[in-house]
Amino acid sequence: MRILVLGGDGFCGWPAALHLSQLGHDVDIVDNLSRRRIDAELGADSLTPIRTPEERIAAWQEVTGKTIGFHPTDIAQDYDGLVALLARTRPDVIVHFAEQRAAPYSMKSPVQKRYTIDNNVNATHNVLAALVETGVDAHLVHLGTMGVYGYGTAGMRIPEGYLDVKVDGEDADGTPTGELIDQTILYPTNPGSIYHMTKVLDQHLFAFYAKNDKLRITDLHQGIIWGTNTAETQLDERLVNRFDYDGDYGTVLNRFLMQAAVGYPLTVHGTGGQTRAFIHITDMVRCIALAIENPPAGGERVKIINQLTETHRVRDLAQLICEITDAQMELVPNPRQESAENDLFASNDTFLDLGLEPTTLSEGLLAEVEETARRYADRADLTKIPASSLWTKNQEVGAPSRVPETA
Ligand code: NAD
Ligand code: USQ
Repeated sequence: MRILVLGGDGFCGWPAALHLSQLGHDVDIVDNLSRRRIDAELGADSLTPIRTPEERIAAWQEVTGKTIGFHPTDIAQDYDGLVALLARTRPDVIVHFAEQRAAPYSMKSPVQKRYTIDNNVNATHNVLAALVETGVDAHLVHLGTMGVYGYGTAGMRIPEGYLDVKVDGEDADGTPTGELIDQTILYPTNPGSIYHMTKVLDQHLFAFYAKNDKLRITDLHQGIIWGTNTAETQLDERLVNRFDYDGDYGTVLNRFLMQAAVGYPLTVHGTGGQTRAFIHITDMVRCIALAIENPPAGGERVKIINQLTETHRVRDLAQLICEITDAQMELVPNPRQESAENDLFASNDTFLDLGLEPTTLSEGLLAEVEETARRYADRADLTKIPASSLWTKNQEVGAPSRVPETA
């Protein structure tokens, strides 16, 4: 199949593009390199030494003989360029990773709030409008987030996108009819950041275009990715994936692994009672391939799949890492507004039924510390670790009391 990977230079997009190319698909990457520019803006960098898109793609060709195209289009701002690209390449599948994905960055200041809304909502809407304008019948696979459901305790197993409800029937003047009416609605959303809000807005755009234009759309509600490399990115040093550890882009488990490797106290926010969904990066690329192999038929509602393999409480993760390394952890002020403690039970039946065999934390954690975090520890800038984006003005930076000066 001909596949466009939007955001294919990023943490998820790069290994996904390589995996799809390895499977024999004809892959093109579209990426405006905004993520690399944000690193420069923040003075941060990937722990792993990532190469330019051109060097990466040349290395892939040298190692495997397979070619990947690269288009530096900004899909949020250059709508005409996107239309021309779709008309020229006429993809069978578009995998859409191209959004600003850090919750802390999206809460930094009005500049980043507005950028995140503008970039993410326009990127998604431009893809949908361009598909309709060009008449390209591609299956759109979008990377959404488990965070659309919110992180309160639901008191039930969160379904895959839709909730079946019964409502009391009423006639036109509001008099109960005594009937119970069955309805299926999108699971009520409760985003915890401006970034998560953009994924909620995406959901509604998808529902409209699936209904109005019969577009075929799969929305993957993905949990937090951990790990760095996949079978494909390990084929050559020049294919290495990015590894974010800074206070804005580093996600919790990868941050803890890196912190353990450099002897920095693990930064557990608040009580560490937050329960979140996780999935290893090798399972993520497998899920993308499975979603592509199992498209919705035209005219169906958006297919929503929860993409997670495990749920864990943050302090339990920190404890586990302290047990397998000699790391220490510290409860630091939580710079976010979130429930101090929550339970999370979520259905992930679709991918398991399609044959996903999860990589578990117990298998992969130690290898990740040794193969990535310790290997590149000398590239770490410890001043970039504290989480300094605050959800409200009266919160405190998530910095521990005692920190080493260098790695
Ligand atoms: P990333 O920032 O590493 O990659 C996103 C890529 O998209 C970057 O290379 C960036 O340059 C590109 N991009 C952004 N806006 C663009 C635009 N307007 N035009 C063209 N390219 C643009 O993020 P990631 O971790 O790879 O996440 C990819 C997707 O997966 C995101 O949508 C994110 O919300 C979702 N997701 C990520 C995680 C995670 O743990 N990393 C978890 C759940 C969902
Ligand atoms: N946390 C800590 N210490 C840290 C960093 C984070 O305790 O040093 C806590 C946070 O307070 C939060 C939890 O860990 O309670 C998760 O934070 P995170 O930064 O790992 O994840 P999040 O902000 O939710 O965002 C990440 C990705 C985002 C994706 C989301 C999936 O950046 O793109 O959508 O995970 S989910 O969490 O399922 O919504």
